[in-house]
Amino acid sequence: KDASPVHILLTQPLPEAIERQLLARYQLHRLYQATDASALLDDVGPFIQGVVTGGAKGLDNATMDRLPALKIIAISGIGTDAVDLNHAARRNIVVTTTPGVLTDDVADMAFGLLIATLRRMSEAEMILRAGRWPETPLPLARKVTGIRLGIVGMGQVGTAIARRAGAFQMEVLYHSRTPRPALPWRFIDDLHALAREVDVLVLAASADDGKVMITASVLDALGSDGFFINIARGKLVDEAALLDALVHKRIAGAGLDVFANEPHVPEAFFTLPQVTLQPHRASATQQTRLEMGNIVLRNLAACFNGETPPNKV
Ligand code: 8YV
Repeated sequence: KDASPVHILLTQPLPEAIERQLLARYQLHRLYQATDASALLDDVGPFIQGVVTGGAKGLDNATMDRLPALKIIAISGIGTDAVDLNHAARRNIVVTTTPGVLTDDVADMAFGLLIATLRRMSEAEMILRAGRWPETPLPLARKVTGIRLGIVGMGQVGTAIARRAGAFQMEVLYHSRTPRPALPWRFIDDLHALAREVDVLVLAASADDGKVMITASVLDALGSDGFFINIARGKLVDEAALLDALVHKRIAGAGLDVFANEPHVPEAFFTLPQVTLQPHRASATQQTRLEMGNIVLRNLAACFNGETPPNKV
């Protein structure tokens, strides 16, 4: 380390191997461990030149404004929706992401949630774990192979989900901002029409424009035999409407990795057996988090060498 180290602010922990490399090169400050975050920012805010954060966590403008020397916000993730990109651009702060490496994990999680939800796996496991198998007649599940799958958002993750669907002989339909005619799947211009036609609706869209896509009427179009899966962002969904649709059985079930106000999940979800819940874990494998961390390291290194980081958005 040189005499005047580069100060980096971490908003969440990273894999140990990545933290070791960060520690070797930079002076780290951990916002997530501070008992008084504001006092930490008073203390070190003026020196911070880099922030490492997650896609969901991002960096709010109030915090950004307390970091006058900030050069880079390195997101360990692909979503930029929790960073005000215009606000960053006005101050010439570079924002980077970790594209490509988490696609497969997120698509795998979408399928995990889909299969677990349709096959009622959490409900059945809870009965088994509670020792109630002998006396509990379990209702039959929904067959997965051959369903009609609707994908909302046909970026890298949407495409990876659609590819997996082929192995389950599903018919894939999709809705996205722009049709992608080179892809073999059927584009549906209207989200309500897509929801009406499919058995399962998977949300894989980015939340950059901040618009709620999954409204009460989209859920009603999905209908009482339809399932909803979300591995994108909770803020794309009217969560109260989703809960209402689940409670009143206007949709059949849901598999959710993301929520509107993470890490807080409305307790009403916990009592619904037809729901599979994950605490935002889709990219959380050892292999992928290491790859994400290495990309973060490369982006930081480029920035502090005076180069353009490879994954600047
Ligand atoms: C991560 C994500 O869980 O890529 C994203 O945008 O939300 C997830 O991959 C998050 O970035 C935590 O670091």
